[in-house]
Amino acid sequence: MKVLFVYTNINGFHADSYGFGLAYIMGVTRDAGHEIKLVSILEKEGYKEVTDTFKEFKPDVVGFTTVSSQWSFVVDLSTLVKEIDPKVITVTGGVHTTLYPECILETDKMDAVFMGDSEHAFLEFLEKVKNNESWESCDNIAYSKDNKLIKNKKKNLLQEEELNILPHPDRETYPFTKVMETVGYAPFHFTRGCPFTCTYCANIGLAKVYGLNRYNIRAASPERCIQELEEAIEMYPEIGTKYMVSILDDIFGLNKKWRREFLALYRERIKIPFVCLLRCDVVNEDFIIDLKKSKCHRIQFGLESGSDHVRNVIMDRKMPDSTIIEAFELTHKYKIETTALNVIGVPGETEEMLWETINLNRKVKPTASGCNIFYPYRGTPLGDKCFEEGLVDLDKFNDFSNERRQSVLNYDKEWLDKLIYYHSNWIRLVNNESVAKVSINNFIQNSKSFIKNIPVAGPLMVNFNRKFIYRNALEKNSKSISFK
Ligand code: B12
Ligand code: SF4
Repeated sequence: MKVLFVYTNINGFHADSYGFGLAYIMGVTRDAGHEIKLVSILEKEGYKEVTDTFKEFKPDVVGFTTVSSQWSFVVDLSTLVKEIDPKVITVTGGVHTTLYPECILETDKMDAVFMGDSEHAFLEFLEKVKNNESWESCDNIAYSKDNKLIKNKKKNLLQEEELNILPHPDRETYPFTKVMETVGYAPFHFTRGCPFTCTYCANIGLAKVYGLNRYNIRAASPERCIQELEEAIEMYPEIGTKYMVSILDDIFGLNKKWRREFLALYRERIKIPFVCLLRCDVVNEDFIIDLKKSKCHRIQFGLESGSDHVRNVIMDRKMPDSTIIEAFELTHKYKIETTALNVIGVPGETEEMLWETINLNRKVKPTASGCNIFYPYRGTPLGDKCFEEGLVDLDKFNDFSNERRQSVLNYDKEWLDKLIYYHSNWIRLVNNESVAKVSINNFIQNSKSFIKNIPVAGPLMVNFNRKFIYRNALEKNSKSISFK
């Protein structure tokens, strides 16, 4: 069987180009003996690459992956390939179809969507297709029949024993060098799930899909994850010389035993500076020391809001200011860089509360700070509440072209404009910088894409700049406090 996989990240404000879920599905499909290809596109202009590859490769099945913002593009592409060959079977998986399988009713150009962990279900689906059997009873799928949604049962979530024997996410067919060039680091993802209940996040919604109260974490063993890193480094020696490791688990190392084993193996066998994401209330001095010893270069903390009401009542973060302040202090004490991640524009937030967020950022002095404007994803408690209360401007919501950069809620114009203002001036406000300094910084940032496009010299300069930043990070890391 021939399977064409398609990853899209159109309108994304990051140049994200590696989908772990898709890479896992690609890995099992390849190892089951099917012929696979991938097209990854970051702009609508890339549609042609998909149709050209489709015509040349002539796949039996096309598999897309989607977060909510990509659904409309995936539908476009499915329509285009079905125009070329109406017999081709098209399917989509990912967080959007898991949380909102009803989306299949919005199109008659997609045969089925997958919900949840689908490695085994997809292989069974392909077997049915290969044997010309009906696939309608396959696990984990939803499809439309007479305009009604049919949702089949899901297999259990994969646990450690099963994750240990899965092939690593594909980095052979997936052009990983290109991914690293685009995103500027080597992305890894080891732990599925997060048991916290933040109301704006997918995890609580994913738990509900499985009839659970919490979306508990699951990971392959530390040894298996280290082997994945070693395999990737052997294939791509630029990991560690040119690119840092970025561990994109929702919360890195929540399971203490797993974390200690993983970090011990990491400093023995990998030794490459890495970045990870953490909650302020899971760190303590032992944890930070362990991270430092293992060459952790930066921790990205969800600060989310400086307003107690927004953070703990609206967002359900269950965290006092003091915990946030202590986590940043502790991290800086051990000379690990920090990023503070913030969300503004949730319903119920006032300008005063927004300023509390800016002030808390100023107080904890993160190395970098960023903010997103709240987006009401379907299947999340706060997102669903916004829909139920008629707060969502549906045209703006369905457009997604300004996802997290503009509010799609029905606020008055003044507040909508203010949110855009705070979002675009975030770094200046947090750093309490003058407008002039920000203009210079903006100019430098904007010049980057201009410089990159200068023939021959441009990419060399960008590459040099990246290497410089990386070396700096590497040096800083080895100079800092040594542990015995
Ligand atoms: C790692 C991560 C990233 C990585 C990788 C993204 C990716 N596409 O894999 C990066 C940093 C690039 C990223 C970027 C973005 N992310 Co992100 N990310 C995550 C995170 C933390 C984990 C996802 C993951 O890898 N899970 C592990 C894998 C194994 O699970 P999975 O993806 O669900 O895949 C399984 C199934 O869904 C299914 N499946 C998936 N694809 C396919 C395809 C086929 C053919 C089949 C059969 C099955 C199938 O099988 C897979 C294996 O079991 C989630 C949080 C979460 N809990 O999901 C947010 C999350 C997915 N991200 C989110 C968002 C919003 C984004 C961005 C839009 C942010 C932005 N820049 O604006 C971009 C979108 C990029 C894109 N085009 O996909 C939201 C999505 C919400 C929504 N409903 O849309 C989430 C849920 C976080 C949140 N806010 O709650 N993200
Ligand atoms: S801690 Fe982070 S990943 Fe976990 S539920 Fe909250 S926002 Fe989501």
